[in-house]
Amino acid sequence: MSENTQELIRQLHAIVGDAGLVTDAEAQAPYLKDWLGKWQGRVAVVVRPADTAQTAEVVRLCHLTHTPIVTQGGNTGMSGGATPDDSGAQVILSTTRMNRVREVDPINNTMTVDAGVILAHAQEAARGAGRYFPLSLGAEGSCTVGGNLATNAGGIAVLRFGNMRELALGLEVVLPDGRIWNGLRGLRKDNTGYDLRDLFIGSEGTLGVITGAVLKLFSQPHARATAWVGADSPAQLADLLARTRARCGDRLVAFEMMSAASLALVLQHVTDTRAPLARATPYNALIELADTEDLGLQAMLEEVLGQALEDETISDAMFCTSGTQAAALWKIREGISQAQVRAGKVIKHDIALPISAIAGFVAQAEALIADCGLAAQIINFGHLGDGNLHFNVMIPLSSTYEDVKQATLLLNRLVHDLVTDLQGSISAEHGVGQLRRDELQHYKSPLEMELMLRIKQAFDPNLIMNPGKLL
Ligand code: FAD
Ligand code: 2HG
Ligand code: ZN
Repeated sequence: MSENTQELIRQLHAIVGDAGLVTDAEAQAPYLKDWLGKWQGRVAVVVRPADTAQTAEVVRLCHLTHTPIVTQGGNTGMSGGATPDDSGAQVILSTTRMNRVREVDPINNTMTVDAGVILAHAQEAARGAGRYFPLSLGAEGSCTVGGNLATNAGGIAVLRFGNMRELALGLEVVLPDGRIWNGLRGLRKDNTGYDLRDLFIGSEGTLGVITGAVLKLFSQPHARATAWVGADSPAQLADLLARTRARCGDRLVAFEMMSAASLALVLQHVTDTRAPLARATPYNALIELADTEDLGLQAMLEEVLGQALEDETISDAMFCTSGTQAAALWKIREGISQAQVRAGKVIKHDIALPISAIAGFVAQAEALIADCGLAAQIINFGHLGDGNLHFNVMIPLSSTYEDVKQATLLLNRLVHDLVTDLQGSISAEHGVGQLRRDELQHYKSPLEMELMLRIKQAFDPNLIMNPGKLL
Protein backbone atom coordinates (compact mmCIF):
# COMPACT_ATOMS: atom_id res chain seq x y z
CA MET A 1 0.00 0.00 0.00
CA SER A 2 1.42 3.41 -1.00
CA GLU A 3 2.18 6.11 1.57
CA ASN A 4 -0.57 8.29 0.09
CA THR A 5 -3.13 5.52 0.57
CA GLN A 6 -1.95 4.93 4.15
CA GLU A 7 -2.30 8.65 4.86
CA LEU A 8 -5.78 8.70 3.27
CA ILE A 9 -6.88 5.79 5.47
CA ARG A 10 -5.43 7.49 8.57
CA GLN A 11 -7.42 10.65 7.83
CA LEU A 12 -10.59 8.72 7.03
CA HIS A 13 -10.16 6.89 10.33
CA ALA A 14 -10.02 10.22 12.11
CA ILE A 15 -13.46 11.02 10.63
CA VAL A 16 -15.34 7.71 10.94
CA GLY A 17 -13.41 5.68 13.55
CA ASP A 18 -12.96 1.89 13.61
CA ALA A 19 -16.66 1.18 12.99
CA GLY A 20 -16.62 3.17 9.78
CA LEU A 21 -13.69 1.56 7.99
CA VAL A 22 -13.42 -1.81 6.27
CA THR A 23 -9.79 -2.58 5.48
CA ASP A 24 -9.65 -6.35 5.91
CA ALA A 25 -9.71 -8.18 2.54
CA GLU A 26 -12.26 -10.79 3.63
CA ALA A 27 -14.62 -8.19 5.08
CA GLN A 28 -14.27 -6.05 1.94
CA ALA A 29 -15.12 -8.91 -0.44
CA PRO A 30 -18.95 -8.47 -0.50
CA TYR A 31 -18.56 -4.79 -1.43
CA LEU A 32 -16.27 -5.55 -4.37
CA LYS A 33 -18.53 -7.85 -6.38
CA ASP A 34 -22.04 -7.13 -7.71
CA TRP A 35 -25.20 -9.19 -7.13
CA LEU A 36 -25.07 -10.81 -10.56
CA GLY A 37 -21.41 -11.77 -10.09
CA LYS A 38 -20.61 -9.97 -13.35
CA TRP A 39 -18.26 -7.26 -12.09
CA GLN A 40 -15.42 -7.35 -9.58
CA GLY A 41 -13.15 -4.50 -8.48
CA ARG A 42 -10.56 -3.44 -5.89
CA VAL A 43 -10.45 -0.46 -3.56
CA ALA A 44 -8.09 1.43 -1.30
CA VAL A 45 -10.69 1.16 1.45
CA VAL A 46 -14.42 0.88 2.16
CA VAL A 47 -15.66 3.75 4.29
CA ARG A 48 -18.98 3.68 6.11
CA PRO A 49 -19.92 7.07 7.53
CA ALA A 50 -22.50 7.11 10.33
CA ASP A 51 -24.35 10.24 9.25
CA THR A 52 -24.54 13.15 6.82
CA ALA A 53 -21.88 15.20 8.66
CA GLN A 54 -19.36 12.35 8.46
CA THR A 55 -20.26 11.76 4.80
CA ALA A 56 -19.57 15.43 4.08
CA GLU A 57 -16.16 15.22 5.77
CA VAL A 58 -15.26 12.03 3.90
CA VAL A 59 -16.25 13.53 0.54
CA ARG A 60 -14.38 16.76 1.33
CA LEU A 61 -11.23 14.73 2.02
CA CYS A 62 -11.67 12.80 -1.25
CA HIS A 63 -12.17 16.11 -3.05
CA LEU A 64 -8.93 17.51 -1.64
CA THR A 65 -6.97 14.35 -2.44
CA HIS A 66 -8.67 13.74 -5.83
CA THR A 67 -9.76 10.29 -4.63
CA PRO A 68 -12.55 8.73 -6.76
CA ILE A 69 -15.67 7.70 -4.82
CA VAL A 70 -18.02 4.83 -5.65
CA THR A 71 -21.15 5.28 -3.55
CA GLN A 72 -22.78 1.97 -2.64
CA GLY A 73 -26.10 1.21 -0.99
CA GLY A 74 -27.38 -2.37 -0.83
CA ASN A 75 -25.21 -3.44 -3.80
CA THR A 76 -28.18 -5.03 -5.57
CA GLY A 77 -27.90 -2.92 -8.74
CA MET A 78 -27.99 -4.75 -12.08
CA SER A 79 -25.79 -2.44 -14.17
CA GLY A 80 -22.46 -2.53 -12.31
CA GLY A 81 -22.94 1.04 -11.05
CA ALA A 82 -21.83 0.28 -7.48
CA THR A 83 -18.77 -1.83 -8.31
CA PRO A 84 -15.36 -0.09 -8.31
CA ASP A 85 -12.83 -0.52 -11.10
CA ASP A 86 -9.80 -2.77 -10.60
CA SER A 87 -7.21 0.02 -10.14
CA GLY A 88 -7.40 -0.14 -6.35
CA ALA A 89 -7.38 3.68 -6.35
CA GLN A 90 -11.12 4.15 -5.71
CA VAL A 91 -12.91 4.31 -2.38
CA ILE A 92 -16.31 2.74 -1.74
CA LEU A 93 -18.54 4.99 0.33
CA SER A 94 -21.15 2.63 1.77
CA THR A 95 -24.34 4.25 3.09
CA THR A 96 -25.46 1.22 5.08
CA ARG A 97 -24.78 2.72 8.53
CA MET A 98 -27.03 5.66 7.70
CA ASN A 99 -30.21 3.77 8.39
CA ARG A 100 -32.48 5.96 10.49
CA VAL A 101 -36.09 6.74 9.72
CA ARG A 102 -35.89 10.39 10.70
CA GLU A 103 -39.59 11.24 10.76
CA VAL A 104 -43.00 10.00 9.64
CA ASP A 105 -45.47 12.85 9.11
CA PRO A 106 -48.94 11.34 8.60
CA ILE A 107 -50.51 14.76 8.15
CA ASN A 108 -48.17 15.81 5.33
CA ASN A 109 -48.33 12.17 4.15
CA THR A 110 -44.53 11.97 4.01
CA MET A 111 -41.60 10.30 5.69
CA THR A 112 -38.00 11.46 5.93
CA VAL A 113 -35.33 8.78 5.90
CA ASP A 114 -31.58 8.36 5.74
CA ALA A 115 -30.42 7.17 2.32
CA GLY A 116 -29.07 3.91 3.76
CA VAL A 117 -32.48 2.75 5.03
CA ILE A 118 -33.34 -0.59 3.46
CA LEU A 119 -36.44 -0.33 1.27
CA ALA A 120 -38.34 -3.00 3.26
CA HIS A 121 -37.62 -1.06 6.48
CA ALA A 122 -38.99 2.12 4.91
CA GLN A 123 -42.14 0.19 3.94
CA GLU A 124 -42.42 -1.15 7.53
CA ALA A 125 -41.99 2.32 9.05
CA ALA A 126 -44.80 3.64 6.86
CA ARG A 127 -47.00 0.67 7.79
CA GLY A 128 -46.24 1.23 11.49
CA ALA A 129 -47.68 4.73 11.14
CA GLY A 130 -50.79 3.44 9.35
CA ARG A 131 -49.54 4.63 5.98
CA TYR A 132 -48.13 2.95 2.85
CA PHE A 133 -44.90 3.37 0.88
CA PRO A 134 -45.52 1.64 -2.46
CA LEU A 135 -42.12 1.11 -4.11
CA SER A 136 -41.71 -2.66 -4.28
CA LEU A 137 -39.14 -4.86 -6.01
CA GLY A 138 -37.49 -8.24 -5.64
CA ALA A 139 -34.42 -6.83 -3.87
CA GLU A 140 -36.43 -4.81 -1.33
CA GLY A 141 -34.97 -6.76 1.61
CA SER A 142 -31.48 -5.43 0.86
CA CYS A 143 -31.58 -2.44 -1.54
CA THR A 144 -31.55 1.04 -0.01
CA VAL A 145 -33.66 4.13 -0.53
CA GLY A 146 -30.50 5.96 -1.71
CA GLY A 147 -29.85 3.27 -4.32
CA ASN A 148 -33.50 3.38 -5.37
CA LEU A 149 -33.21 7.14 -5.86
CA ALA A 150 -29.83 7.00 -7.59
CA THR A 151 -31.17 4.48 -10.13
CA ASN A 152 -34.72 5.86 -10.22
CA ALA A 153 -35.90 2.32 -9.45
CA GLY A 154 -39.22 1.01 -10.71
CA GLY A 155 -40.50 -2.43 -9.73
CA ILE A 156 -43.95 -3.94 -9.62
CA ALA A 157 -46.24 -1.06 -8.66
CA VAL A 158 -45.10 1.71 -11.03
CA LEU A 159 -48.26 1.30 -13.05
CA ARG A 160 -50.25 2.72 -10.13
CA PHE A 161 -47.79 4.75 -8.01
CA GLY A 162 -44.95 5.75 -10.34
CA ASN A 163 -41.23 5.09 -10.03
CA MET A 164 -38.88 6.50 -7.41
CA ARG A 165 -38.75 9.93 -9.05
CA GLU A 166 -42.49 10.26 -8.58
CA LEU A 167 -42.28 9.09 -4.97
CA ALA A 168 -39.63 11.54 -3.75
CA LEU A 169 -40.42 15.10 -2.73
CA GLY A 170 -37.08 16.24 -1.34
CA LEU A 171 -33.43 15.21 -1.04
CA GLU A 172 -30.37 15.89 1.04
CA VAL A 173 -27.14 15.49 -0.94
CA VAL A 174 -23.44 15.77 -0.16
CA LEU A 175 -21.93 17.50 -3.18
CA PRO A 176 -18.59 16.39 -4.70
CA ASP A 177 -16.71 19.14 -2.81
CA GLY A 178 -18.19 18.08 0.53
CA ARG A 179 -20.83 20.79 0.91
CA ILE A 180 -24.31 19.65 1.98
CA TRP A 181 -27.31 20.62 -0.15
CA ASN A 182 -30.39 20.56 2.06
CA GLY A 183 -33.31 20.05 -0.28
CA LEU A 184 -35.36 18.04 2.24
CA ARG A 185 -38.61 19.77 1.33
CA GLY A 186 -41.90 17.98 1.79
CA LEU A 187 -43.63 20.13 -0.82
CA ARG A 188 -45.95 19.08 -3.61
CA LYS A 189 -45.57 22.44 -5.28
CA ASP A 190 -42.26 24.29 -5.54
CA ASN A 191 -41.55 26.25 -8.70
CA THR A 192 -38.39 28.05 -7.64
CA GLY A 193 -36.23 27.40 -10.67
CA TYR A 194 -34.39 24.37 -11.97
CA ASP A 195 -35.31 21.16 -10.19
CA LEU A 196 -32.04 19.99 -8.59
CA ARG A 197 -33.81 17.06 -6.94
CA ASP A 198 -34.68 15.61 -10.33
CA LEU A 199 -31.05 15.91 -11.46
CA PHE A 200 -29.81 13.76 -8.57
CA ILE A 201 -32.55 11.16 -9.03
CA GLY A 202 -31.24 8.70 -11.61
CA SER A 203 -27.70 10.16 -11.52
CA GLU A 204 -26.21 6.84 -10.32
CA GLY A 205 -23.72 8.33 -7.87
CA THR A 206 -22.11 10.58 -10.51
CA LEU A 207 -23.23 13.96 -9.12
CA GLY A 208 -23.12 13.53 -5.34
CA VAL A 209 -23.98 11.27 -2.42
CA ILE A 210 -27.67 11.24 -1.52
CA THR A 211 -27.86 11.13 2.29
CA GLY A 212 -31.55 11.68 3.00
CA ALA A 213 -34.95 11.88 1.32
CA VAL A 214 -38.53 12.97 1.90
CA LEU A 215 -40.82 10.30 0.45
CA LYS A 216 -44.53 10.40 -0.36
CA LEU A 217 -46.88 8.14 1.58
CA PHE A 218 -50.26 6.72 0.57
CA SER A 219 -53.28 5.03 2.12
CA GLN A 220 -52.74 1.42 3.09
CA PRO A 221 -54.35 -1.10 0.78
CA HIS A 222 -56.38 -3.43 3.03
CA ALA A 223 -57.87 -5.49 0.21
CA ARG A 224 -56.17 -7.28 -2.67
CA ALA A 225 -57.26 -9.57 -5.49
CA THR A 226 -54.61 -11.52 -7.39
CA ALA A 227 -54.81 -13.74 -10.44
CA TRP A 228 -52.52 -15.63 -12.80
CA VAL A 229 -53.47 -15.68 -16.45
CA GLY A 230 -52.34 -17.75 -19.41
CA ALA A 231 -52.34 -16.31 -22.94
CA ASP A 232 -50.95 -17.02 -26.38
CA SER A 233 -49.12 -13.75 -27.03
CA PRO A 234 -47.98 -10.38 -25.64
CA ALA A 235 -50.61 -8.80 -27.94
CA GLN A 236 -53.38 -10.60 -26.04
CA LEU A 237 -51.92 -9.54 -22.70
CA ALA A 238 -51.62 -5.92 -23.86
CA ASP A 239 -55.27 -6.05 -24.83
CA LEU A 240 -56.17 -7.51 -21.43
CA LEU A 241 -54.12 -4.80 -19.70
CA ALA A 242 -56.09 -2.05 -21.47
CA ARG A 243 -59.40 -3.70 -20.59
CA THR A 244 -58.44 -4.25 -16.94
CA ARG A 245 -57.29 -0.66 -16.62
CA ALA A 246 -60.49 0.62 -18.21
CA ARG A 247 -62.66 -1.43 -15.83
CA CYS A 248 -60.63 -1.19 -12.62
CA GLY A 249 -58.90 2.21 -12.91
CA ASP A 250 -56.44 2.92 -10.10
CA ARG A 251 -57.28 -0.36 -8.39
CA LEU A 252 -54.98 -2.05 -10.91
CA VAL A 253 -51.58 -1.99 -9.15
CA ALA A 254 -49.55 -4.67 -10.95
CA PHE A 255 -49.59 -6.28 -14.37
CA GLU A 256 -46.51 -8.44 -14.83
CA MET A 257 -45.77 -10.53 -17.92
CA MET A 258 -43.69 -13.73 -18.13
CA SER A 259 -42.95 -15.92 -21.12
CA ALA A 260 -43.26 -19.71 -20.80
CA ALA A 261 -39.43 -19.94 -20.78
CA SER A 262 -39.20 -17.51 -17.82
CA LEU A 263 -41.72 -19.56 -15.86
CA ALA A 264 -40.04 -22.85 -16.73
CA LEU A 265 -36.69 -21.49 -15.54
CA VAL A 266 -38.13 -20.61 -12.13
CA LEU A 267 -39.87 -23.97 -11.75
CA GLN A 268 -36.58 -25.69 -12.50
CA HIS A 269 -34.24 -23.56 -10.37
CA VAL A 270 -36.22 -22.06 -7.47
CA THR A 271 -37.32 -24.42 -4.71
CA ASP A 272 -40.96 -24.64 -3.54
CA THR A 273 -42.45 -23.32 -6.77
CA ARG A 274 -45.11 -25.04 -8.88
CA ALA A 275 -46.88 -24.18 -12.12
CA PRO A 276 -50.00 -22.10 -11.41
CA LEU A 277 -51.94 -23.47 -14.41
CA ALA A 278 -52.54 -27.10 -15.40
CA ARG A 279 -51.42 -26.47 -18.99
CA ALA A 280 -48.38 -24.38 -19.98
CA THR A 281 -49.19 -21.32 -22.11
CA PRO A 282 -46.77 -19.27 -24.25
CA TYR A 283 -47.27 -16.20 -22.03
CA ASN A 284 -48.43 -15.58 -18.49
CA ALA A 285 -49.47 -12.54 -16.50
CA LEU A 286 -49.67 -11.89 -12.78
CA ILE A 287 -52.34 -9.30 -12.14
CA GLU A 288 -53.13 -7.58 -8.87
CA LEU A 289 -55.87 -5.19 -7.82
CA ALA A 290 -55.75 -3.35 -4.48
CA ASP A 291 -57.97 -0.93 -2.61
CA THR A 292 -58.22 0.67 0.82
CA GLU A 293 -61.31 -1.45 1.52
CA ASP A 294 -62.90 -4.45 -0.13
CA LEU A 295 -65.75 -3.26 -2.27
CA GLY A 296 -65.88 -6.37 -4.42
CA LEU A 297 -62.37 -6.45 -5.83
CA GLN A 298 -62.38 -10.19 -6.45
CA ALA A 299 -65.69 -9.99 -8.30
CA MET A 300 -64.36 -7.15 -10.42
CA LEU A 301 -61.26 -9.14 -11.41
CA GLU A 302 -63.35 -12.23 -12.09
CA GLU A 303 -65.65 -10.18 -14.31
CA VAL A 304 -62.80 -8.76 -16.44
CA LEU A 305 -60.97 -12.06 -16.73
CA GLY A 306 -64.22 -13.99 -17.23
CA GLN A 307 -65.02 -11.86 -20.27
CA ALA A 308 -61.47 -12.28 -21.58
CA LEU A 309 -61.78 -16.06 -21.22
CA GLU A 310 -65.12 -16.03 -23.00
CA ASP A 311 -63.88 -14.09 -26.02
CA GLU A 312 -60.61 -16.09 -25.95
CA THR A 313 -58.30 -13.14 -25.31
CA ILE A 314 -56.78 -15.38 -22.64
CA SER A 315 -56.79 -19.16 -22.44
CA ASP A 316 -56.76 -19.81 -18.69
CA ALA A 317 -56.93 -18.04 -15.33
CA MET A 318 -56.32 -18.91 -11.71
CA PHE A 319 -57.75 -16.69 -8.95
CA CYS A 320 -56.08 -16.56 -5.54
CA THR A 321 -58.30 -17.25 -2.58
CA SER A 322 -55.69 -16.54 0.09
CA GLY A 323 -52.66 -14.37 0.78
CA THR A 324 -50.55 -17.54 0.86
CA GLN A 325 -51.58 -18.40 -2.68
CA ALA A 326 -50.81 -14.88 -3.86
CA ALA A 327 -47.40 -15.01 -2.15
CA ALA A 328 -46.60 -18.25 -4.01
CA LEU A 329 -47.35 -16.53 -7.34
CA TRP A 330 -45.22 -13.54 -6.42
CA LYS A 331 -42.42 -15.91 -5.43
CA ILE A 332 -42.45 -17.24 -9.00
CA ARG A 333 -42.39 -13.75 -10.48
CA GLU A 334 -39.62 -12.50 -8.19
CA GLY A 335 -37.60 -15.70 -8.64
CA ILE A 336 -36.79 -15.09 -12.32
CA SER A 337 -33.57 -13.10 -11.69
CA GLN A 338 -32.19 -15.74 -9.34
CA ALA A 339 -33.16 -18.55 -11.72
CA GLN A 340 -31.30 -16.85 -14.58
CA VAL A 341 -28.12 -16.57 -12.50
CA ARG A 342 -28.32 -20.30 -11.78
CA ALA A 343 -29.18 -21.40 -15.32
CA GLY A 344 -26.84 -19.59 -17.70
CA LYS A 345 -24.96 -16.49 -18.78
CA VAL A 346 -27.46 -13.73 -19.35
CA ILE A 347 -27.28 -10.73 -21.65
CA LYS A 348 -29.71 -8.29 -20.11
CA HIS A 349 -31.89 -5.80 -21.93
CA ASP A 350 -33.93 -3.51 -19.70
CA ILE A 351 -36.02 -1.74 -22.29
CA ALA A 352 -39.06 0.53 -22.36
CA LEU A 353 -41.51 0.82 -25.22
CA PRO A 354 -44.96 2.26 -25.79
CA ILE A 355 -47.19 -0.60 -24.61
CA SER A 356 -48.85 -0.63 -28.03
CA ALA A 357 -45.46 -1.41 -29.65
CA ILE A 358 -44.55 -4.35 -27.40
CA ALA A 359 -46.19 -7.17 -29.35
CA GLY A 360 -44.55 -6.04 -32.60
CA PHE A 361 -41.17 -5.66 -30.87
CA VAL A 362 -41.30 -9.16 -29.38
CA ALA A 363 -42.21 -10.78 -32.71
CA GLN A 364 -39.45 -8.97 -34.60
CA ALA A 365 -36.79 -9.44 -31.94
CA GLU A 366 -37.58 -13.15 -31.61
CA ALA A 367 -37.22 -13.60 -35.37
CA LEU A 368 -33.91 -11.70 -35.49
CA ILE A 369 -32.46 -13.68 -32.59
CA ALA A 370 -33.60 -16.99 -34.07
CA ASP A 371 -31.65 -16.07 -37.23
CA CYS A 372 -28.49 -14.75 -35.58
CA GLY A 373 -26.76 -18.09 -35.20
CA LEU A 374 -26.38 -18.11 -31.40
CA ALA A 375 -27.41 -20.97 -29.12
CA ALA A 376 -29.60 -18.52 -27.25
CA GLN A 377 -32.78 -18.71 -25.23
CA ILE A 378 -34.94 -15.62 -24.80
CA ILE A 379 -36.10 -14.97 -21.23
CA ASN A 380 -38.73 -12.32 -21.78
CA PHE A 381 -40.57 -10.94 -18.78
CA GLY A 382 -41.27 -7.67 -17.06
CA HIS A 383 -43.59 -4.90 -16.12
CA LEU A 384 -46.02 -4.91 -19.04
CA GLY A 385 -48.14 -2.27 -17.33
CA ASP A 386 -45.18 0.15 -17.61
CA GLY A 387 -44.07 -0.95 -21.09
CA ASN A 388 -40.85 -2.22 -19.46
CA LEU A 389 -39.52 -5.58 -20.65
CA HIS A 390 -36.55 -7.49 -19.32
CA PHE A 391 -35.85 -8.94 -22.75
CA ASN A 392 -32.94 -11.07 -21.57
CA VAL A 393 -31.08 -13.57 -23.68
CA MET A 394 -29.44 -16.56 -22.04
CA ILE A 395 -26.48 -18.44 -23.49
CA PRO A 396 -25.02 -21.63 -21.97
CA LEU A 397 -23.41 -21.50 -18.52
CA SER A 398 -20.25 -22.94 -20.13
CA SER A 399 -19.81 -19.85 -22.39
CA THR A 400 -16.39 -18.22 -22.10
CA TYR A 401 -15.76 -14.56 -21.31
CA GLU A 402 -15.09 -13.99 -25.03
CA ASP A 403 -18.34 -15.82 -26.04
CA VAL A 404 -20.32 -13.54 -23.73
CA LYS A 405 -18.58 -10.45 -25.06
CA GLN A 406 -19.27 -11.30 -28.70
CA ALA A 407 -22.87 -12.31 -28.01
CA THR A 408 -23.42 -9.10 -26.06
CA LEU A 409 -22.16 -6.93 -28.93
CA LEU A 410 -24.34 -8.75 -31.43
CA LEU A 411 -27.51 -8.91 -29.32
CA ASN A 412 -27.28 -5.36 -27.97
CA ARG A 413 -27.13 -3.94 -31.45
CA LEU A 414 -29.97 -6.10 -32.66
CA VAL A 415 -32.29 -5.44 -29.70
CA HIS A 416 -31.40 -1.80 -29.07
CA ASP A 417 -31.65 -0.82 -32.77
CA LEU A 418 -35.15 -2.23 -32.83
CA VAL A 419 -36.06 -0.49 -29.56
CA THR A 420 -34.75 2.80 -30.94
CA ASP A 421 -36.71 2.38 -34.20
CA LEU A 422 -39.84 1.96 -32.09
CA GLN A 423 -39.14 5.16 -30.06
CA GLY A 424 -38.25 3.19 -26.95
CA SER A 425 -35.52 3.43 -24.32
CA ILE A 426 -32.50 1.12 -23.89
CA SER A 427 -32.50 1.70 -20.11
CA ALA A 428 -35.82 1.60 -18.30
CA GLU A 429 -35.27 1.03 -14.58
CA HIS A 430 -31.89 -0.54 -13.74
CA GLY A 431 -29.73 2.40 -14.77
CA VAL A 432 -26.81 2.66 -17.16
CA GLY A 433 -23.88 1.95 -14.80
CA GLN A 434 -21.01 0.31 -16.65
CA LEU A 435 -23.28 -2.16 -18.45
CA ARG A 436 -24.89 0.30 -20.85
CA ARG A 437 -22.34 3.11 -20.89
CA ASP A 438 -21.21 2.40 -24.46
CA GLU A 439 -24.79 1.82 -25.55
CA LEU A 440 -25.78 5.22 -24.17
CA GLN A 441 -22.98 6.85 -26.19
CA HIS A 442 -24.23 5.02 -29.26
CA TYR A 443 -27.93 5.86 -28.97
CA LYS A 444 -28.25 9.17 -27.10
CA SER A 445 -28.13 12.21 -29.34
CA PRO A 446 -24.84 14.19 -29.35
CA LEU A 447 -26.75 17.20 -28.03
CA GLU A 448 -28.15 15.28 -25.04
CA MET A 449 -24.72 13.78 -24.32
CA GLU A 450 -23.15 17.23 -24.45
CA LEU A 451 -25.73 18.69 -22.06
CA MET A 452 -25.28 15.80 -19.63
CA LEU A 453 -21.49 16.18 -19.71
CA ARG A 454 -21.83 19.90 -19.00
CA ILE A 455 -24.03 19.15 -15.99
CA LYS A 456 -21.46 16.61 -14.79
CA GLN A 457 -18.66 19.19 -15.18
CA ALA A 458 -20.66 21.81 -13.28
CA PHE A 459 -21.27 19.53 -10.28
CA ASP A 460 -18.11 17.45 -10.31
CA PRO A 461 -15.27 19.29 -12.11
CA ASN A 462 -12.62 16.91 -10.69
CA LEU A 463 -14.64 13.90 -11.92
CA ILE A 464 -14.32 12.03 -8.64
CA MET A 465 -17.93 10.79 -8.37
CA ASN A 466 -18.30 7.26 -9.74
CA PRO A 467 -15.96 7.59 -12.71
CA GLY A 468 -16.50 5.09 -15.51
CA LYS A 469 -20.24 4.88 -14.87
CA LEU A 470 -23.12 6.32 -16.86
CA LEU A 471 -21.15 8.93 -18.86
P1 FAD B 1 -26.57 -0.11 -5.28
O1 FAD B 1 -26.57 -1.34 -6.09
O2 FAD B 1 -25.71 -0.09 -4.10
O3 FAD B 1 -26.17 1.13 -6.22
C1 FAD B 1 -26.82 1.33 -7.44
C2 FAD B 1 -26.35 2.68 -8.04
O4 FAD B 1 -26.78 3.75 -7.21
C3 FAD B 1 -24.84 2.82 -8.14
O5 FAD B 1 -24.55 3.59 -9.27
C4 FAD B 1 -24.46 3.58 -6.88
O6 FAD B 1 -23.27 4.32 -7.04
C5 FAD B 1 -25.65 4.50 -6.71
N1 FAD B 1 -25.97 4.83 -5.32
C6 FAD B 1 -26.37 3.98 -4.33
N2 FAD B 1 -26.65 4.67 -3.22
C7 FAD B 1 -26.44 5.98 -3.49
C8 FAD B 1 -26.55 7.19 -2.75
N3 FAD B 1 -26.97 7.18 -1.48
N4 FAD B 1 -26.23 8.36 -3.35
C9 FAD B 1 -25.81 8.38 -4.66
N5 FAD B 1 -25.68 7.26 -5.40
C10 FAD B 1 -25.99 6.09 -4.83
N6 FAD B 1 -34.66 -2.53 -9.97
C11 FAD B 1 -35.81 -1.99 -10.41
O7 FAD B 1 -35.84 -0.81 -10.75
N7 FAD B 1 -36.96 -2.74 -10.48
C12 FAD B 1 -37.00 -4.03 -10.10
O8 FAD B 1 -38.04 -4.68 -10.20
C13 FAD B 1 -35.80 -4.62 -9.61
N8 FAD B 1 -35.80 -5.90 -9.18
C14 FAD B 1 -34.64 -6.43 -8.73
C15 FAD B 1 -34.66 -7.74 -8.27
C16 FAD B 1 -33.50 -8.33 -7.80
C17 FAD B 1 -33.53 -9.75 -7.31
C18 FAD B 1 -32.29 -7.58 -7.77
C19 FAD B 1 -31.01 -8.18 -7.25
C20 FAD B 1 -32.27 -6.27 -8.21
C21 FAD B 1 -33.44 -5.69 -8.70
N9 FAD B 1 -33.46 -4.37 -9.15
C22 FAD B 1 -34.62 -3.81 -9.59
C23 FAD B 1 -32.21 -3.59 -9.23
C24 FAD B 1 -31.83 -2.91 -7.88
O9 FAD B 1 -32.28 -3.57 -6.78
C25 FAD B 1 -32.33 -1.53 -7.80
O10 FAD B 1 -31.76 -0.80 -8.86
C26 FAD B 1 -32.05 -0.79 -6.49
O11 FAD B 1 -32.69 0.44 -6.60
C27 FAD B 1 -30.57 -0.57 -6.18
O12 FAD B 1 -30.44 -0.17 -4.82
P2 FAD B 1 -29.11 -0.46 -4.00
O13 FAD B 1 -29.22 0.23 -2.68
O14 FAD B 1 -28.80 -1.88 -3.96
O15 FAD B 1 -28.04 0.32 -4.90
C1 2HG C 1 -37.34 -7.67 -12.16
O1 2HG C 1 -38.25 -7.05 -12.69
C2 2HG C 1 -36.01 -7.01 -12.00
O2 2HG C 1 -37.51 -8.81 -11.69
C3 2HG C 1 -34.83 -7.84 -12.48
O3 2HG C 1 -36.00 -5.74 -12.55
C4 2HG C 1 -34.83 -8.11 -13.95
O4 2HG C 1 -33.30 -9.96 -13.81
C5 2HG C 1 -33.71 -9.02 -14.48
O5 2HG C 1 -33.29 -8.77 -15.61
ZN1 ZN D 1 -37.88 -5.10 -13.33
